[in-house]
Amino acid sequence: MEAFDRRDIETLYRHIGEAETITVTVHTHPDGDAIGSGTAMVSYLASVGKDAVLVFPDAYPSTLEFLVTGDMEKRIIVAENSKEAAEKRIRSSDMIICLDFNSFSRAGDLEECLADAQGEKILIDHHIGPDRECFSLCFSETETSSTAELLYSILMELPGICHDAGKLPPETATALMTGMTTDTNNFANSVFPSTLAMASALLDAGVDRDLILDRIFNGYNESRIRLMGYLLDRCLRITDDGVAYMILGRKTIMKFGIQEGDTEGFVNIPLSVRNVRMSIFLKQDKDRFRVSIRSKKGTSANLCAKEFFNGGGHELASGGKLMIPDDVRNITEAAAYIERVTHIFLNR
Ligand SMILES: [Mn+2]
Repeated sequence: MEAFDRRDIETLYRHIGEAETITVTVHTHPDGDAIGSGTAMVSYLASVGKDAVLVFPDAYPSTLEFLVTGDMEKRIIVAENSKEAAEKRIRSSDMIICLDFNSFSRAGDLEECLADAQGEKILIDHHIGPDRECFSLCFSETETSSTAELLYSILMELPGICHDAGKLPPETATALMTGMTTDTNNFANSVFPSTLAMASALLDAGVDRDLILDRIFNGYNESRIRLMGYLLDRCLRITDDGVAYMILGRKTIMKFGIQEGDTEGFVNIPLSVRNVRMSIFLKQDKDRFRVSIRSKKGTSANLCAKEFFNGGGHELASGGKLMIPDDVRNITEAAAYIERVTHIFLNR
């Protein structure tokens, strides 16, 4: 990660100083990094006396509820359930901090409200290709494990913290460790020297990593592991090009009683097969298939997502969508589409 421009840190610090009402927001279907960096930011801002609120576009998974308890609970608005309150909050904020996404379109129904809002808009994110013109200040860095790590490095620079992780509020430290741990899949990918340095400093500051691991990896519903078995047994296909894919349809979601977050990490599993270069996981949602793509070094999940799946993200981990019925009408068509476009993608 490059060192920050001193002036950007000073500008951020000045904005925080001047603002009274600050709203933090993250992407739709928030994952551990979005929730971790979001709650970390809000708990830090609250500790310096700000009226800080975290707006989620939609529901967060139950395995991450532990970050949203106590004082934090009063500082959360889920827009999907309280659209008016969420929009009113965004409109009346002096400052809006967007975490773990690169463009307002990733905030779902909040897109317009965020675009129109008058407050100072700050981006802190690690995805490729941020919409810089939408923000007055951008901290965009792809050479980092997670938004949580990027936020950690920014907080370390602020007066009052001065490179001492022990000065972070304990909830902030725990949330940062959680975000980094989930985005690296527990140190399996995107780990930089700075990532381990952060983990070390946070452990030293007293973060209980055993507790975090227990919450995020041992807190799933039984239905998740049953579904995993079903998908791997019945639905996994591996093409001659080395593309593994699984498609989870609405009927199966209903049958297994699957909740938001229950399929987290499924897309990574087929990468353990020797000849698999890329893994694609599709999950049916109201009017679309949500797409997750992971690849091994040498194959770009990002380019494939951008060109064929209306998305993007990171070089080896990306997401996107296939609209129903415009892109594909059903599971059969989705499977045919994946086989056709990945064959083109990997053979030119
Ligand atoms: Mn992230």
